[in-house]
Amino acid sequence: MAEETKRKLKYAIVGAGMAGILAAIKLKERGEDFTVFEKADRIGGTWRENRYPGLTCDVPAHAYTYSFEPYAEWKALYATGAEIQTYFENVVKKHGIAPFIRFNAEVAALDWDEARSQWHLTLKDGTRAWFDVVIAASGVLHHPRLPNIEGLQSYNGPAFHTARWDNSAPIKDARVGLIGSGSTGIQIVTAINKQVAKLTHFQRSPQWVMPVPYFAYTEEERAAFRADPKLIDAIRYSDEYIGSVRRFTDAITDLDSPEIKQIEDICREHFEASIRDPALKEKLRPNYRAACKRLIYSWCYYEEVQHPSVFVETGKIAGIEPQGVRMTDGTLHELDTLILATGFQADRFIRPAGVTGQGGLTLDKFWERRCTAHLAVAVPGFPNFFMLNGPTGPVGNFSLIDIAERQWGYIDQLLDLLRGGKTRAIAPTTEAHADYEVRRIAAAKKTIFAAGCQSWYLDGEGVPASWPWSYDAFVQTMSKPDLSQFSLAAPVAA
Ligand code: NA7
Repeated sequence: MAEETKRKLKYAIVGAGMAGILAAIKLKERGEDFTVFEKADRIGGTWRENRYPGLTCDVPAHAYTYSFEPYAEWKALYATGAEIQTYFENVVKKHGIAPFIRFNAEVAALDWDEARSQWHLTLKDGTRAWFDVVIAASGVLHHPRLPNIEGLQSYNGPAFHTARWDNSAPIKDARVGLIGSGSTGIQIVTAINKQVAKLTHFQRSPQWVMPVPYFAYTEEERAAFRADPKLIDAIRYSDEYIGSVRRFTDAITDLDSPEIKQIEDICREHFEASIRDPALKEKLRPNYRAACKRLIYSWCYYEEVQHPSVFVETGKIAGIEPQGVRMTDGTLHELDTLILATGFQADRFIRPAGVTGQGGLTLDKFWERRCTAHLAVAVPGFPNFFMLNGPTGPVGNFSLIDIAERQWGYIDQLLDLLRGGKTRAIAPTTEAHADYEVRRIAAAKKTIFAAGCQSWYLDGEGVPASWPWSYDAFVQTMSKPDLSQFSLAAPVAA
């Protein structure tokens, strides 16, 4: 066997959102040679693109940070989008990451060169470069899904997707239409209902709402967090939070568990106790099981939706006209502003970048049937290509930062094999991945996400596209790669 030589790798990180920043910090700490490619002119990903009123992360703020960067400044139990964006900007500054980021640099293509064991990266502007490793940290929910409603283009006023918020659109004292009642639509109701003349909320499906507490942190509490970050850890690692993540994943993966019954009971009792008008109550009553769609965590939605300015329209939309939204019963809702809270294309990941691996296999082709990655981090036939928050990873009401950190811990151990010269290229085997998918799909079909509702958690065949096992199983799996599941090319010769 050839003698192994240590290798100085060149890394391309695609995306400067939460996961890309994480990878950059970790590589910089090791003194590695990396470049972050960001299509926009600022960092932040989701938290840069979403600026709608009411934008709040539904994970407690102290749990929605990097484990190594606690933050004392959160104003309340749940952080606003603007606060989170500030947090990431501060982290980037503190770790000196900005000089490593190329902004306005959209990756158009990545082509694997077998002879060189390298990726050839092409930017949209034509710039090209070679890299040994690609870290795809391009986010999940970043391509808006516009509704396929006839006449949308004919509407006279401002109409925009929530991730393309138009600050100039009339909201105050205006007649506002809002299509969509996912987490985004619900948060917008709670934020603008008191400003508008009338808010017509077009709701195709009602939501289950998990009541959560809400409180502001006092200046004294923030000072205490600053003085003693252990107080923050005590929240982050409390049974209240970590225990709730465990209970949540136990609940969604076992439909007979006491945990799922508890979630259903809490949501039902909250619903029954909160809505006063019987007609509105029937409009808001879901006909599917709680947690099938992403649960709405809210401390105020049921109260705010009962504000007199809000009208929940549950009829079928016939089309959009210059003046507003026409229902199939003939009613026309005349509007000054139309907000489209219709969600995202959740199956894009690094695309539209064209990624071509071994033997000309493209990600488009590999993902023709469903988006998948081995244990959510790597793809057979695509060596030295690793994903953070890639397909089939855990999703639910918990922190994706924690998920990305654990995935990084796993990927970093695979990178050690490349760094140490043990191999030039590493990718999961087709067999190991096929076995993972068979087990994953069988388990996914038994989760609550498959219990008879539509959501972005489902793939094109209606199978939940996520990690279908417990949080502890995920943590355990990510703690150490099983190298028998990977194929290693020849070592780097001395
Ligand atoms: P979601 O959760 O995908 O919600 C989209 C909403 O838009 C949902 O209520 C859909 O109704 C509705 N929708 C989509 N298309 C239409 C049409 N054509 N007509 C009427 N209503 C429509 O997106 P969000 O932005 O709220 O949340 C995404 C994630 O971001 C969230 O889970 C958090 O992780 C953060 P449906 O339920 O399909 O009947």
